Amino acid sequence: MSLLSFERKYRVRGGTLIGGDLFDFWIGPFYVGFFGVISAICAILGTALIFYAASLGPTWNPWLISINPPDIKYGLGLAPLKEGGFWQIITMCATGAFVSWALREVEICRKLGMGYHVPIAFGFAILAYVTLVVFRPFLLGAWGYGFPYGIFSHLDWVSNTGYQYVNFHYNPAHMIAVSFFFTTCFALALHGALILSAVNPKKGENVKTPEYEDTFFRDFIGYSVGTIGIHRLGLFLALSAGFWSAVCIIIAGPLYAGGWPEWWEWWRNIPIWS
Ligand code: UQ2
Repeated sequence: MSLLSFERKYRVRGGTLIGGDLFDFWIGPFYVGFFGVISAICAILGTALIFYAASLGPTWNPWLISINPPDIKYGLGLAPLKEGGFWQIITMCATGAFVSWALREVEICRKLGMGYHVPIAFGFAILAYVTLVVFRPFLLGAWGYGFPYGIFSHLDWVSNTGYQYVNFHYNPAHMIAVSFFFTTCFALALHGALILSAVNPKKGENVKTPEYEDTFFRDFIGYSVGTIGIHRLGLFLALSAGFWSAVCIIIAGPLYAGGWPEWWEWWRNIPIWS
């Protein structure tokens, strides 16, 4: 079936979450939907505010522009625009745009009768962002704990926040998150390589079937996780990376304020060897 005739079949009315037929149409290839409109408004407003706030700052050097969160003294209140208020509104716009984008994905899934795997996966990315700029600052009692919107400035924030806990690599949830990031890369490298080895042969040679993919790994390590299995594994690994990242930064501060190297004293103090 050609792509266009297939599109005519799935471009059906309905499946919307709210508003009935409101915005239930396409512009060119793009589904619009209520959440597409909300997402676009939030994204355009947020981006315009980034440019406006940047224009009030000291530089147009793209590396150095930074839109900073409020001072800690403003707590969980609203700050004046030029003292973190822009950051607060931009954060609301970003969160609104991301969540609406996820809900637009949900509506597309519903139209197609598909599972919600893609919006759920995107939801973990949103969770990671919202954890940094909303949940953790909220738990610490000040929006000022969010990270600044700037290229170098956010790197400095990560460095400073890490050193505040002496050596962040000793944070056990950080260890788990990093391990998942590495394993995700490993799994995608294996999967991408395996797929290309089978379905992208030289000119004149035939594409190989999935049995070849299974057989390669059975010959190689005595086990194949399977063609659906590798995708389940990949999704699990990637979502776990995002999830443990959120855990590692939430526990740093709200639940544990000490340095991470000393946190491991409990291990040294286990009676068996202490
Ligand atoms: C596999 C399989 C695929 C794959 C890959 C494997 C046919 C096309 C990559 C091999 C993966 C294994 C054995 C799991 C490795 C475990 C971790 C934690 C990285 O068997 O089925 O489908 O792409």
